[in-house]
Amino acid sequence: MADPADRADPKQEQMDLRRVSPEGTKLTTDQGIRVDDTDNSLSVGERGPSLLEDFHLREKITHFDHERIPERVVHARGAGAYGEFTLHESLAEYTTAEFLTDTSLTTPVFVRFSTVAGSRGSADTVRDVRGFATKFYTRQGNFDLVGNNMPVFFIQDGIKFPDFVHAVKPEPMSEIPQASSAHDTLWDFVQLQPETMHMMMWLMSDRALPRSFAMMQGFGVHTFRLVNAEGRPTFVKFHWKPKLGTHSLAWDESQKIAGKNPDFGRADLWERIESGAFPEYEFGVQLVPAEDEHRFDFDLLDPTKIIPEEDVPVRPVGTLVLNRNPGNFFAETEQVAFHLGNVVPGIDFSNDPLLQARLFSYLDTQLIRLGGPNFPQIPVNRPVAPVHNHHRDGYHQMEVHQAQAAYHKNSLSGGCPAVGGEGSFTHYQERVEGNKIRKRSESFADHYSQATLFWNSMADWEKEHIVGAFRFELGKCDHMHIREGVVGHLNHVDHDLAVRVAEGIGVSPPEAAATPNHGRSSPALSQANSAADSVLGRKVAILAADGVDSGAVTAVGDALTEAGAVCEVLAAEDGFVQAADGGQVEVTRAMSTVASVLYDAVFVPGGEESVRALAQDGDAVHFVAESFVHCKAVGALDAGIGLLERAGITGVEFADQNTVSDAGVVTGEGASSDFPAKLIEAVKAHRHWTRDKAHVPA
Ligand code: HDD
Repeated sequence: MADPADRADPKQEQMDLRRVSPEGTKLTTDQGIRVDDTDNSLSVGERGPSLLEDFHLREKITHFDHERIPERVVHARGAGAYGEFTLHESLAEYTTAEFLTDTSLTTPVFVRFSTVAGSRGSADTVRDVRGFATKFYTRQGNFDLVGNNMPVFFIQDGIKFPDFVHAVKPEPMSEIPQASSAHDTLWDFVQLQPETMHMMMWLMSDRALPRSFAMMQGFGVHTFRLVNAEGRPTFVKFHWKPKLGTHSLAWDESQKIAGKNPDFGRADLWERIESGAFPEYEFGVQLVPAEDEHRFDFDLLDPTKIIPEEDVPVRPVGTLVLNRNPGNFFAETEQVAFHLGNVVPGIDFSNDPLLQARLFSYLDTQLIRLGGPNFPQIPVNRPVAPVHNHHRDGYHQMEVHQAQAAYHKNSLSGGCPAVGGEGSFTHYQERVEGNKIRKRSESFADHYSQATLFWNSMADWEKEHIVGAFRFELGKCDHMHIREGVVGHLNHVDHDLAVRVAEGIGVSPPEAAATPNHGRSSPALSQANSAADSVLGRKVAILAADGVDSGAVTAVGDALTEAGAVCEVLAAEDGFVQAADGGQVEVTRAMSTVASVLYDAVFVPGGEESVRALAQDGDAVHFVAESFVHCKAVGALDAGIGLLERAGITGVEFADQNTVSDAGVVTGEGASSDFPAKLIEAVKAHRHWTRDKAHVPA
């Protein structure tokens, strides 16, 4: 057989060998015996007891009884996809890793996105960190980049990880709340561990509510090392930047989606790939020469710190495209096993104490989760690089090793597998010395400066969302001393932030700043500066009833679809609505089966009769009002504008300004206008966060 690594997509070729289809097959037992009846147990007489000798009954039920495996202790809820990584710029000056140096190569990958705290069946849109784990099936072996959508972490040392996870998970007496950090134990942990403050700013920001896995950044978090052919090391941080920009849901919307469609995130990923709107990310590196290790006012080994992009730019070198859904969720997405220790020659670790603990945890956890040491043989985990060693036996061993010698050194198998030679992994030879101590370096001691940097970098609306999130979460804490403790830390981050949070949660606002704000900012941290130039995969609802202007539905729908959006016609009932011109418009979904929170924008076409009916339909009026409240693009043509008025969007006087804040509200007359182009621009913007929504109830 040819070396699988030489084929076009070696991973898929390899997977094909294990893919099975039921087409044209006959039902058998696991022993391959054809089954004549799988609906009736073998019994004595028609109404008598079942017989133990019914091997088919026993096998069927036994297998079923053992179908579940333990869910991941964290990141249990997730969705995965295959894709490919291409390199545009060689990093040969810094590393020997072939997939980062040979621009002619395409490297197959499997990516799993996840939330952290919730169980396997929890909702996708909860406030949480998102995991972004990538397995590169390189020709030199698997490289796993196990990152998150936030560039820092809660704690500095992995020995605290069990404490942190116990604090954030549901409380032990009641197992409440599910998939939520808004409870006493998490915030108690936070107020007693100020190193969490930078990460808590990220968690309370919109970053914790990504609109789509295709619209969030990914970060390797730790500082790693690249090592070049001369053995010269360079510190590196890994970044993923989504082509569609980094965009988030509104908090109220996230909570509603959790009920309306808990699978929102995984369905979005699935549908994007099925429709060809492939999620795409730029791969970038921040490189720091070894001699600059101490040039920063924080420690490169501290995972609660970023290197601001303004100090060390992210150098884009490659592209990741996710283009294939798994065929079986359990076999692929559930059984995929990531491990930070899976590195290839030319990539090495740093002494970050969080990273060091992770190097133990990931391998260890797979042993219980996947039931033994042979999990690397599970199809999704197998490298495309050949595997030869003296590991033997164990549960679920799939290989049939032929050699007499299962040891090194041997003379009976010709000394094979041989050790060393070109392409072998060699650990970076770092010189270290010191006493054995349990003590954190002083260089890890500043827990506030970068939290302040993050706060200073936010747009006004982002700050408002952060204050709202702190108020929501702390407002759910029963213990006043916990609320006060957190406000005390916030007062080191920014006085105004601390006061605004305190005022909402019944805590006396601090009188003066505990630490003066340093005034520095990093524009790259704000989502306000993210790309917003595409409607690819955006979902737009078109509301219709009998009498709708079908010309407008077609003209606007076609323009949006051509630009890459997904348009759905919603009506009170499924089937068709009669158009004003006598024709019919096909309904995509009945309005009662969906909700505004599942769409990015809404369009109300004209047609007097249609709009009159919609204006009397509470679902339709609420749909428009709620879209407005969530700052989405709202479009209406001709008589359709009447529905906006009915929803209270126009003609409303706002307390502060006495004007209607109509950013992203697009109205027009006649299908021949430039309306579709304007609506597309409004949808591209993602959300119109500056909109004053105070007086629209929804
Ligand atoms: Fe972790 C899973 C990301 C710290 C221990 N982690 C897991 C996953 C992601 C991360 C994305 C899901 C992988 C998948 O989809 O299967 N974890 C991170 C990041 C961290 C981090 C970015 C900090 C920078 N993790 C961390 C620490 C420890 C762990 C400090 C333990 C000392 N993580 C685990 C684990 C998990 C895991 C228990 C659960 C399931 C698994 O590994 O395979 O080993």
